Amino acid sequence: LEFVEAAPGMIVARISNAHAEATIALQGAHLMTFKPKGEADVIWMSPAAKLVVGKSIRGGVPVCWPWFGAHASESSFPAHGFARTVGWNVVDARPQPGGETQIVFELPASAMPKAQWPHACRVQLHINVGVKLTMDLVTDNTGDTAFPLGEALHTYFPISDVDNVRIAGLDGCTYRDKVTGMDLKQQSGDITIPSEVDRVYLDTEATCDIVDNGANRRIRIAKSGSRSTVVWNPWIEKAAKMGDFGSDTGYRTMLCVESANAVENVLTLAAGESHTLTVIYSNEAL
Ligand code: TA6
Repeated sequence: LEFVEAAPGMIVARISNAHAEATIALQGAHLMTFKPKGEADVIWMSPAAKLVVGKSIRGGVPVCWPWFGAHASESSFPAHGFARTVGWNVVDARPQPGGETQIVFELPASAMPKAQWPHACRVQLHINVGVKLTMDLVTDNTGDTAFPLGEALHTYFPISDVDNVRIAGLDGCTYRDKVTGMDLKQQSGDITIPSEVDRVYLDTEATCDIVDNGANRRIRIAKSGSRSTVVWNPWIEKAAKMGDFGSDTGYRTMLCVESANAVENVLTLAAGESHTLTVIYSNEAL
């Protein structure tokens, strides 16, 4: 484990062990890369991502917390919460008996703007770097009143091309379609990406597979403590507008499959309660 300054003010933890390599920015506890030894990258990072203090990074695993998307009532609050653009502390880092590396990040209370979040809590992200990547987002309500909790690990995965992939695991699930004004719809069969896709699948803890016939591989996304799965590809116009997807065709090589608690699945965390959202990402044989 070493810490390097990847850009002015942007400190990145670099992990390399017998199983895998990973890099994680302290800003946002934002995992940027994860590659099991001898295998392909499991995470997509935009070649045009800007590493700028206070700005979210395009790619990797943005931690959306304590709300997902727009804030429920205050449009001036930042999209996807404030956790992804502030510095987190490393509170523990140690090798595991099997050779994996565990690193624990904590969001400092001083980084939680009182005006946006007047609640007492502790938030940690535990990252385990092995053949698989495991991340636990742990929220403890340390106050004496309940609060609403929305969240997502907004993960970008690399794909050979949008035309070559399908997502298996959500057949029959209902979803909110953000492209058509949050209509409620039902999934039939696997998900394909023929145009812009921006959906919140509800009430599902299912494992999903990104099956990529162009790359001859399958990325497995297993999770717990997450009732929503978000699937997003911005397509050409929106990617061009955001301006940080690389080339004109950059959007074709990424797909977000996010493990979340969003919309109808926002949680209420009672005083003294703890909630953990866990994801496990791996390459699997096709
Ligand atoms: O998860 C999908 C989404 O909410 C989209 O609607 C899109 O805006 C995306 O996240 C990216 O958001 P960002 O704020 O990172 O540009």
